[in-house]
Amino acid sequence: MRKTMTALALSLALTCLAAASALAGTTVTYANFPPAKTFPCVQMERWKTEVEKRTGGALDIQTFPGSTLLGAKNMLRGVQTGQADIGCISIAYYPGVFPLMSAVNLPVAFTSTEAASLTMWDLFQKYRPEEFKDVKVLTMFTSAPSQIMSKEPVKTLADLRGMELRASGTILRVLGGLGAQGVGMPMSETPEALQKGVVKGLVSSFDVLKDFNFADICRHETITNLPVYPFAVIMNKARWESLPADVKEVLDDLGREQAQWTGQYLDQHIDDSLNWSREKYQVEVHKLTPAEHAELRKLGQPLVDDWKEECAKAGVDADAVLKDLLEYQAKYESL
Ligand code: 3IO
Repeated sequence: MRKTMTALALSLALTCLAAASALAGTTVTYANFPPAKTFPCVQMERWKTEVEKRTGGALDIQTFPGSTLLGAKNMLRGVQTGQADIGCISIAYYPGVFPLMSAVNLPVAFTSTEAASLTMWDLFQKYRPEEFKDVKVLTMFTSAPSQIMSKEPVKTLADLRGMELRASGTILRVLGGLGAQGVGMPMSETPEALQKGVVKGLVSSFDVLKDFNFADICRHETITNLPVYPFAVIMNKARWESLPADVKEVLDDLGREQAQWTGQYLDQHIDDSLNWSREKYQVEVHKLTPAEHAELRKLGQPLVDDWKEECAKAGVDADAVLKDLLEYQAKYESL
């Protein structure tokens, strides 16, 4: 009798375990390079929550912020080979790899992250560029317009001469034109470079003042409205193909909404971050003259020409892409 009871209890326990694991669904991993507090990871957690809810738990997302699974530079390859199922890439870290979508990194003076992120999403949907053929794109978004954050004040463009500033992508070119010393590296390597004095500041969006505590080391902020950095969230192609149709539909439906959510979050967070930095560290915000802004725009032109050349080599119709980009930008910035 006792034996039968034990066997019964055991089989019941096993049944429960099997049911629980069936309910838990499929687990997919999602790698990200910057720390958990930063906006690419905040959007990752929001995406995880929405996906788990909307698939009724059929998909279980295991997130890895802070380069714990893949770093900034091996993210693309790591997703292609399946070291992670999903990964977040900053397009500016892969020069020459994404000619079409690099359009979003051009100096077109986006005024909001929401507009830039939706523009990026629409551009991707229209062109479905070859450069992403090996992966599934889940969503896209951008950073906010880029500003200078520095240890020493940059009150005029002349103050930039010889100054080592961390950046990536097209902004490096603009810095060169200004006589500054652009140093290319991913955001995840920037805290150490600032600490060691390898760079004297950086060019990125103001969210990092708070999320990396850069306001402490960079007490001077200069409004430049330089380009945004484009990001893509990509999934391993085979892993994507293995998902059930209803799960794929949930993920596809979330792509544009997620781009917009992230844009709105960051637009709001930029203000929070700057206010926090003013209160906590009394950071100073410097404004340039209209003539200096005109100078910045002029320095952007050769880089558009470079981008067009890169596109021509890759068989991308740059003029058509730029025309659409400006059209989407005008549409979303007027909303
Ligand atoms: C960025 C990248 C990682 C974490 C927070 C961030 N805020 C703005 C950016 C954009 C940027 O500078 C970059 O290198 O992608």
